[in-house]
Amino acid sequence: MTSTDNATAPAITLTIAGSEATGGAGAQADLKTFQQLGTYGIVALTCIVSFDPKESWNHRFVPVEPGVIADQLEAVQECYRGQLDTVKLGMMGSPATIGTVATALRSQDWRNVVLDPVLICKGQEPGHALDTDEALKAELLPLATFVTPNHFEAEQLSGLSIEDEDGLVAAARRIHEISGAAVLAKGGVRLAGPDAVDVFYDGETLEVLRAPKIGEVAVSGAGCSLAAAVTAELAKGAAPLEAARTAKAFVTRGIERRVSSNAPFDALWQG
Ligand code: PXL
Repeated sequence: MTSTDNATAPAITLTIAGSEATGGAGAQADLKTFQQLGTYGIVALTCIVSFDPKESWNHRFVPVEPGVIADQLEAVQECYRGQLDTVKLGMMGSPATIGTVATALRSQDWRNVVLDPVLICKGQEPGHALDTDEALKAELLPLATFVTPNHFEAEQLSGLSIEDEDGLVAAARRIHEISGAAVLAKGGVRLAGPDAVDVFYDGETLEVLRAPKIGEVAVSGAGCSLAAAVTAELAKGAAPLEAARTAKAFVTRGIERRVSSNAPFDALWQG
């Protein structure tokens, strides 16, 4: 039975992501972004991150059991079968989670799979992060239609070291070659210069997106919100480059209106 009027029904967007309890990043940022951009947001939770104020705000990380992740995805995919064709992948946190998510993704066709390849979380074991990196490359990157690596993730995925804008362009090209996906590689505040520079490349069009940096410190939730905004725009029918431009403007505005707290970093505000 369906009771929605399809003319007014919102596009549906699923994020498979972790909770970040203070609300700046992760699933919380994704859902707020989806809502603000007019899509119907759904979340399947992969892990729970709680910053530790007693330990310089390091991340305490608890994975959700693979069986529980599979249950959430089964519920969502059956509930919206025929309507759900756009998904965002955020923090996975472990190879087991990646395997479970990849299996669920392969059980249906997708129009848009936006992979935010979140690799490292302060407080996780470095060895653990390496395994996660390998699993992500092997199992999720081939399913992605759009990838949004930050500076560190772009280095990991491309195998190149990125010193400047040319390096970011080379990495974006390389990641496209490996994945076939549209790539939005984010320089953020990591590259020198007055602008926050991101590089879009989809195999045909190369575009450098620029906005004046707002401070020199990364704002929590910027990466998650950027990828979520790309996801929402693609779900509504935007072309990849158009989605990237809208997302960049959305994040720039959200950083201008950021929320400060007792943590040593501010959080982006999507509203
Ligand atoms: O910003 C990356 C990120 C993604 N997802 C979760 C996080 C973080 C960073 O804190 O906690 C759940």
